[in-house]
Amino acid sequence: DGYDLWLRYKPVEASAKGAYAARAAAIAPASDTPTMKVARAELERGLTGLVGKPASAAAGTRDGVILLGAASDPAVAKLNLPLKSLGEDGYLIRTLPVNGKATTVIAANRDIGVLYGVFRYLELIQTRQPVASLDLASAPKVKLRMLNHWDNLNRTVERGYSGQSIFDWWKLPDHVDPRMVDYARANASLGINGAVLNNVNAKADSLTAPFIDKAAALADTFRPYGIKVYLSARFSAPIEIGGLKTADPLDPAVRAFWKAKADEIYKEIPDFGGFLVKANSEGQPGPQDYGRTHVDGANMLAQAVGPHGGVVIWRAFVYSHEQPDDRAKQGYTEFKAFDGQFADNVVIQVKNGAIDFQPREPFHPLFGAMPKSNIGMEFQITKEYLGFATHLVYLGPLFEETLKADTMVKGKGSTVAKVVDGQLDGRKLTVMAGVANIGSDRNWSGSQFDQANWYVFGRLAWDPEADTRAIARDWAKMTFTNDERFVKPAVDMMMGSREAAVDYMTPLGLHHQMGEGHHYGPGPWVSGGPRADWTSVYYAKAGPDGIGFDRTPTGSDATSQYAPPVGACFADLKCVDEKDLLWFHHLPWDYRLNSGDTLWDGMVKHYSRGVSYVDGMNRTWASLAPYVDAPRHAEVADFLKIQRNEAQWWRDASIAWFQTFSKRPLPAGEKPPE
Ligand code: GCW
Repeated sequence: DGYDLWLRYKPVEASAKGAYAARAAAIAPASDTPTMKVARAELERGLTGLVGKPASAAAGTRDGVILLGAASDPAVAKLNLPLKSLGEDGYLIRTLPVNGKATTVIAANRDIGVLYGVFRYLELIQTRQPVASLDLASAPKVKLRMLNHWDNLNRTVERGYSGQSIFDWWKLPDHVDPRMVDYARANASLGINGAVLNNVNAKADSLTAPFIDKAAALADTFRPYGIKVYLSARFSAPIEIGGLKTADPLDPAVRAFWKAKADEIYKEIPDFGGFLVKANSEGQPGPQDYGRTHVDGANMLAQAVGPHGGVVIWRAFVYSHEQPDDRAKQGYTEFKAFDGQFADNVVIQVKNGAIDFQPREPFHPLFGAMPKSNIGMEFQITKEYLGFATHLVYLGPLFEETLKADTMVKGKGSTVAKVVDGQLDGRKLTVMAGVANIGSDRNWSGSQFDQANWYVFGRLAWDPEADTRAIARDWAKMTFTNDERFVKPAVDMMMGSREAAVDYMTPLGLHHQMGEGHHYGPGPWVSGGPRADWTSVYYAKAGPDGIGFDRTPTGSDATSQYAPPVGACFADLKCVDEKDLLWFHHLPWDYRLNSGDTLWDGMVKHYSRGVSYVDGMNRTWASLAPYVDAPRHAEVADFLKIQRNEAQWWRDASIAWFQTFSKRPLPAGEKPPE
């Protein structure tokens, strides 16, 4: 049913079992700390499922012992392993003789690295890699690898499609659901080390004493797994819960409120991660309400948590309807000038694109533009704009496309990944955040395949340069089966699924054509309402003359926010990639695409191609029935049918709507909208 995620630990085939069991016959933890205990327990649990229950035995007393330990544990220290370069969270797994006995050592500088190494070791067996002679090391490239839960205190989840919030605020702190441990295990298996527990559209209540107690209970549960808790802070909390008349960040009473609040939280949660803040965005309060700046607001909070080692993650997702400018430009416009002014423990968290988690967006121009600031990545794992939980869309290629995009700010190779992992500008406080898709559904993520999006996010947060096809393969093997007759077609299907969604929803650089408010299904006709930049017509700009948003210098000039070679390319029809065409250009219906088709014909074909791809996924999945248990197979099959119908709905609705402007027939062989 999917509850076990990728940690199923089902028995290895008899033919391969013996070899693994011989190498993993016993476990020797070098200490008894809380994290070492869970590392040992996980290894035992995994091995018991995969190859048989391991014994307990000290290293060097027999062959096949797995020694778990940190640098300071004597059993590990005497092995003189090269641990230094592994940093705080990295690990090493090595086969070596101890007293002449074949031993596998999983070692790290800190216990948490050992836990990560245990998960890696289990993954090796789960994906049927050899373990007889190991010498591998891995360290995360990003410091804070976090989930952002948009979970409300009443257990509804903003943009959540997998049931209620897993955080049961009513029963906390006295009852901590055992599921919280499985949540921590799953995250630790990926190296995720932080969780923001509440929605960025925050209620001040989350900072009151009862909720701090509840958060502390979760922090206690997550601590052995290396996961710190963070809270979203409502900027106006000094008014709502502090009895003050203002939340002005330069007001001494306001500053004192935040300082006292931070002290109160750290008393309960000594390793509290810090605050995430959405300020002056979509109606949320912020420093601008008092004529102050993002710097004033962020640095005030940074000063409150700084002495405790906390951070402030300040979101750059800001736009205001009073601003007549292109919404895509506003984040950059508001933040760029502040480069170098934010405190050292502030991170500016930037969405992957400049609008809002669309099926495809060019990378956000703030990446690379603020070299003297900590710039973090915010991806959305929950599929707000990509068909919620029913559409099978593997987000690996979307994340990878953004991370591999070249900002060119320091010449070729200045990729977004190198901004995010701090390499480009020598930054140490780095962040990769994902808006979680986790809820109380039995399968956690609303669908079996949406688990892969949680998984790939975590793997990329560890290594933003990783290959998402390889990650999908690992996931498919661990979640379903190692049988290549399953893995190859399933992974191929996943890898093309995002492009298919782009095709049937918003091809050729179109964006934000979804239904109003809920963002599900097509709504290219959406207009009116409180603000232009919440409408589809604002983004498509379709008319008799053509379609697309001119962001070149003749239009909004958003292209000039990118480094000159990148911006010039986006603005140049001869250079811009067709996948971004209508993001940057307004073009006549008869504009010629690379294929030789007119823009109109090409658009129609893209929509249809998306639908056919989903047809293909239905066929592929049907053929994979022999390799998947019946309940999971049936659920995916049902969802793929929904996706098939809705891809058609998207195609038909979009074509019918845009045809009222193009006034052109469909290309030969294309069926009219149903
Ligand atoms: O696009 C919007 C979502 C909002 C969300 C916001 C944000 C949490 O539709 O639901 O609010 O993005 O990222 O702040």
